[in-house]
Amino acid sequence: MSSDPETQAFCESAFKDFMKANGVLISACDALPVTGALERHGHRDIPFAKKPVEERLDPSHFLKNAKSVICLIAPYGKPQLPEAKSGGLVSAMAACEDYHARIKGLLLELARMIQEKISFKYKIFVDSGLLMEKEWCVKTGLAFWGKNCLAVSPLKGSFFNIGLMVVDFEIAFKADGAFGDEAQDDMANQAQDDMAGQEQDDIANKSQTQADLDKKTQTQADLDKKPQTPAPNPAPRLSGGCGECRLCVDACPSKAINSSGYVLDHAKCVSYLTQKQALENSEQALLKGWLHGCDVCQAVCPYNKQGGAWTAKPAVVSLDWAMSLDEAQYKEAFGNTSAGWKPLELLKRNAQTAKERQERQERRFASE
Ligand code: B12
Ligand code: SF4
Ligand code: SF4
Repeated sequence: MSSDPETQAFCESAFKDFMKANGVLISACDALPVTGALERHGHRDIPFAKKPVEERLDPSHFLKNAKSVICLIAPYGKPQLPEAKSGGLVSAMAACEDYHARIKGLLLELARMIQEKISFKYKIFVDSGLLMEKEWCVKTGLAFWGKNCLAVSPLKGSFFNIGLMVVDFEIAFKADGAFGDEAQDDMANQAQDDMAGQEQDDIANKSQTQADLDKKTQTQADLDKKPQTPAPNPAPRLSGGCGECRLCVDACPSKAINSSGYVLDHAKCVSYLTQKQALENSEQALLKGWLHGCDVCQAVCPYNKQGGAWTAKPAVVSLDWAMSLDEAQYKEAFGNTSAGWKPLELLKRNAQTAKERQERQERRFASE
């Protein structure tokens, strides 16, 4: 099946309507395997991934005659958890409505809309561990690779989830604000120039680093009190690419991002550790109050502070409450979140760890 101008025009109009109606961004590119990624990989041992990297870069492994990949990015859904004044932190994504079903639903709706005009086969991926979603998000031009190892939209920042739809017809589409390879390079160079000498500004922007969180018992009130210093005059700088910025690298509480950025040691990443079954004492010490996931490398990013960005913040939940939950209460509170499919015992372990840390901090503050 191949594209024709009528299909292209129909899809362009359908995508635009869909983006407007649903507050998401959509882009599309050819389904040829992503190149160069294998050489860039720091490692192959990937948690939660179901296929070897080579296959995860080639959609034809998952859909016969794959021709195009449509990428949809959507901000996190509505927060679900009861907020406390103090306690442990649940990352914004995990505290919100489960994105798997939400984004799959959006892509199904989009597929149905296109099927009114043309007949085609498709396969949808949302955090399935099959296709490498960030690679495709970047290939469609919706985002660039951040040093924090996340896909970062120059317009919307990084607080979003990714869904992919592989289809067997040809369609190329770039949303407003999406950019192609050449433009990405230009913008990265531009951003590099723009960001040179930005270090002083960067220091001002470090409003939500783990160091800040460490100074006090973690509460959302504390986070709110922190001046949410907007990136000074951010608009001209935020044209795409990280440039010389390294806020996420320096802020990462466990030094999971390597010193030049772009490479993540997932075994050290707090997000991974909060979901790992057995933890060594040294690993437990890295949790630093996080109960599920970690937002530090996104919270400091200037792209997430610019006007128009999709904003998000972690939820503060009571540690005593988290430790007291039984299975039914856990299901009631977390069942509709992205964290809900993890065992309750992990939440309790992380809450216990946070509680001990909080008590140690209180003793220290009391003796100072
Ligand atoms: C496994 C996984 C994890 C693991 C491991 C992450 C990892 N980086 O490997 C853990 C549990 C740690 C994790 C954590 C998080 N995750 Co996760 N995770 C995934 C999953 C299922 C697979 C990711 C994967 O394949 N990793 C493989 C490794 C090799 O890739 P990588 O390290 O990210 O990138 C390397 C290469 O791609 C290469 N590279 C590629 N292109 C380029 C370009 C340049 C210029 C350079 C230099 C390098 C380079 O360099 C990198 C370093 O080796 C995806 C869903 C999916 N199916 O894709 C979600 C996904 C990546 N996660 C997501 C999110 C939101 C998160 C968290 C923010 C959640 C949280 N709040 O705690 C954190 C962020 C941690 C971080 N800083 O990356 C989103 C990302 C959205 C976005 N904006 O990018 C995804 C896409 C899920 C979704 N559908 O929304 N995650
Ligand atoms: S530990 Fe937190 S800040 Fe560091 S890479 Fe993982 S998610 Fe980002
Ligand atoms: S904080 Fe800076 S270095 Fe990290 S992803 Fe954002 S722009 Fe890039």
